[in-house]
Amino acid sequence: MRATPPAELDVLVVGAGFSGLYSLHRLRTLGRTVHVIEADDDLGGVWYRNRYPGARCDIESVDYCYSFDDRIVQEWTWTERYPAQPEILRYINFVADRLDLRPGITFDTRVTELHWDQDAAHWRVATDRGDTLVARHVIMASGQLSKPQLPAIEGIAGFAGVLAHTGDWPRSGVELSGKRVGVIGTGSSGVQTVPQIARQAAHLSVFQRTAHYAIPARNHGLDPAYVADLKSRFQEYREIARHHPGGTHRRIGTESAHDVDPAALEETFRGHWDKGGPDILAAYRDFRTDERAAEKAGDFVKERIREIVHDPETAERLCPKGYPFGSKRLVLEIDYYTTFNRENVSLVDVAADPIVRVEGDEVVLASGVRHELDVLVLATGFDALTGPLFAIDIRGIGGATLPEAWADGPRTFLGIGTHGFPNLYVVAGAGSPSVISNVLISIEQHVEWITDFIQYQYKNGITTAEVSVEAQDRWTQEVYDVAAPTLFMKGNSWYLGANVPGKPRVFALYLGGVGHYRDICDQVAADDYTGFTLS
Ligand code: FAD
Ligand code: N01
Repeated sequence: MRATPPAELDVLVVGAGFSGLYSLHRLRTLGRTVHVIEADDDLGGVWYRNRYPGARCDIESVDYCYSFDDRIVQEWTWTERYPAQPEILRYINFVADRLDLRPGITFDTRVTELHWDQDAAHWRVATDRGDTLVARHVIMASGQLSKPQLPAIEGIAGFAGVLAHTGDWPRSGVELSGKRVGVIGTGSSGVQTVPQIARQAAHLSVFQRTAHYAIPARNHGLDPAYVADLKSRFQEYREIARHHPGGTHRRIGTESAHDVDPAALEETFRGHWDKGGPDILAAYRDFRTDERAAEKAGDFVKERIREIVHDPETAERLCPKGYPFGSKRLVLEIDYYTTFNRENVSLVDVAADPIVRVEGDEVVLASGVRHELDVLVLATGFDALTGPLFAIDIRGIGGATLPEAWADGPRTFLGIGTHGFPNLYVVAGAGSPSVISNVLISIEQHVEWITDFIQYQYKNGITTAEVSVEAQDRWTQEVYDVAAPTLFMKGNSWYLGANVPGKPRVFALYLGGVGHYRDICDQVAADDYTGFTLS
């Protein structure tokens, strides 16, 4: 039975992933009336939808988890270094059951309208199930990567076989064994799923437009003694991550890659390659800003690809080109490159010979070559950060819409609020460290800050909190200024909105570091929320 949302709330939370669940718990604890509306028929967000074979985390399990409740920390035991999607989904359900969160959630219901009523000082909310309600505050826990992006390929929606996007994988699964399968996209999702699909399919065609840098995950089971030790000092361990630039425990190099002799460089890169994980990104201090420095790591990875992949032409096509190492998200791979040594796998270079259309059960290339398939997997990413927000008709003061306010890219104060949209807060979205950090650290920080702010308003008789234009202009400029000298600007990636036609090309994530960002937010709160107009 679908729970009807209450007609009137202190706080509406949109989305029941990690962000929404913690928001619900915290606001309940603070005594506020709060309810979550979730479009899916169950909780988990990313980890409910991304059930494609091979889906797993690229932040270590002991870091990619909640820390706010020590009972949960002690009762849950991770089994792998980089947990797979089913284990993460089990964890989210464990937390929801432990805290009895389900009764506070309406599932199978999409929020379609959020209209600010200036006289009543609340949001009027409508859903696709015909619900209407009012809420003084709205927390957008609607995700960064919750809106899958379909490629602009003629006829794709009419594919005659089974069509599945990794970001909305059919709950009942997809039959792959003995099938002719195609995968479009070789980012994190494609690289994770290709080896798994190759083991089942009769034949797999991987349609690659851009080769991404991938390094081994070296995933392994966790030693119980290691886990027990971490649990015994978990808050101390977590506190380090809370103040770390990336929200992890990654060692950040202080040397320039130019000052190190080639043998020592090789030894460092080899160490990272053998250990696995993304820490190579921070091996030298200039990897984020100096293309020639970063290229040294890029060259090392290409040499490994050429060693692993037997066919020299395929190896060359798998070697990334045309953008600096680290400027797109570094992918962690398990058996990705070795998969191209299999007889039943072919790499199709769709940069050289683009996909022009899908006709019946065939993917047709510009050269006229046709690939007949039973299953077509789209690992083509997401309309990130703004996509889930713009999918809702959000109207602030005077009926202005969010897409109008953000026509040239997101404009926020701290990523949390936007001028003209009072009492509306975004968790781990544009303008904050978000997906450039260990997102769980960023979610906890945001949820705690936002819910404290809401509580402050109730305690002080404040009904509306609106970001000032000055605070927003300053912060937006700061976000762009910090990003400007970095190699991220050269990645042509989804971080820049480059994967969605017509999207403004801006780098809208705050790169100043999770710890520094936390200090800024804390100072704003200590100064009675300066930057917000409170009335
Ligand atoms: P989500 O999990 O996206 O949840 C948002 C929820 O809001 C969804 O359930 C959605 O259905 C709901 N929703 C959206 N719009 C509406 C609406 N209008 N009405 C009702 N409900 C709505 N981050 C890391 O730090 N490390 C990782 O290793 C990592 N791995 C990832 C792997 C994949 C495959 C993907 C896609 C992302 C990964 N991320 C990772 C980023 C991930 O987005 C965050 O880590 C985190 O899971 C986000 O949680 P969330 O609750 O903020 O958003
Ligand atoms: O999406 P992507 P993703 N024809 O946008 C290709 C997180 N995540 O789902 O680069 C041919 O990175 C596109 O090609 P190009 C993580 O933050 C994490 O893989 O545009 N190809 C690209 O290769 C990640 O960064 C994990 O030339 C087309 C691919 O599709 C984010 O989610 C796992 C095309 C899209 O890559 C997104 O990753 C999964 C076309 N018309 C996801 N259109 C972890 O490991 C698009 N492409 C934790």
